[in-house]
Amino acid sequence: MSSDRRRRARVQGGWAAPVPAAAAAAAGKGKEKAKLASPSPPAWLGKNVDHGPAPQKFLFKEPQEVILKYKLYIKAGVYDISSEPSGVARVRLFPSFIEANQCEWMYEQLFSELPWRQRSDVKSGVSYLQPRLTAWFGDFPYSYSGVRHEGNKNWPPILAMLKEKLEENTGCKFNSVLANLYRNGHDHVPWHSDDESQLGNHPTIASLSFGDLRLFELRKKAPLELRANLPEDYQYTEYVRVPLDAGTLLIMEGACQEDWQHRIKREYHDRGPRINLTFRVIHPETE
Ligand SMILES: O=C(O)CCC(=O)C(=O)O
Repeated sequence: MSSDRRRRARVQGGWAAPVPAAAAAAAGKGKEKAKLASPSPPAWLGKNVDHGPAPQKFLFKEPQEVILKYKLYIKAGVYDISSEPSGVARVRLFPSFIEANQCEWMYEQLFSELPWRQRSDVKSGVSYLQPRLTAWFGDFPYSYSGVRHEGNKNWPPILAMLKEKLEENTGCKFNSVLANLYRNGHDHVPWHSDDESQLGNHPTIASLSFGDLRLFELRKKAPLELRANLPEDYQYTEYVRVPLDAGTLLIMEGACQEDWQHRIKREYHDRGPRINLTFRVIHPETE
């Protein structure tokens, strides 16, 4: 059995439920791309969970958002998504930045070698378990929404290699990475801007994806004076969607954090696991 076949066999008997597409591909049937399944759970899984509130019964609520209009970006390109009020907000998109035949082993190494942990956000004094796992590497500690990641300079070789490849190809330098593991379609990151003072003005954030495809969305904030009088769903004027699949690099720069918010939407149908790496420049904390 080739090492690739052996890996597939282990994957199918492991943590994730067997994925029909992967099973068909392993059996040599069908030409469709095999859906990525998780390898066996690493030892840290289940231990590194913040103490959050008792699990609550999930109540399905019909999404209430009013989507006014959205643009869909799929092709490689440089997209200026707005030019005011804080300057140009730019998104650069590079599908297949990582070659397709490299994505699977990179995903597996990231999955098994990063110290994934489920942390808690604090909003209005209430603690919520984040609907995803995270890991942090960087010269300095990084804090947001009540979460604090301590500085961690022990970059695993896979992350150091990806950072170097990014820097060579983009001309940007990064000193940290926030890694997100979305275990299934329910894992998500809600609307937010990466606008903490530690990121400075107009931060450049390079986001690299592995694993299953997820929809990345951006929405433009309405002018402040209008937002004050509008219900939450009407406080945004434009929407952008970018499907992010394995190997895709997306860079946000300019006024993306000042004038826009972004999210990975919760899905209501099945999705395989996905890992996203957001490379950033973090400045030391000031008192
Ligand atoms: O997973 C993604 O593509 C986005 C992650 C993100 O928004 C963040 O880490 O701030």
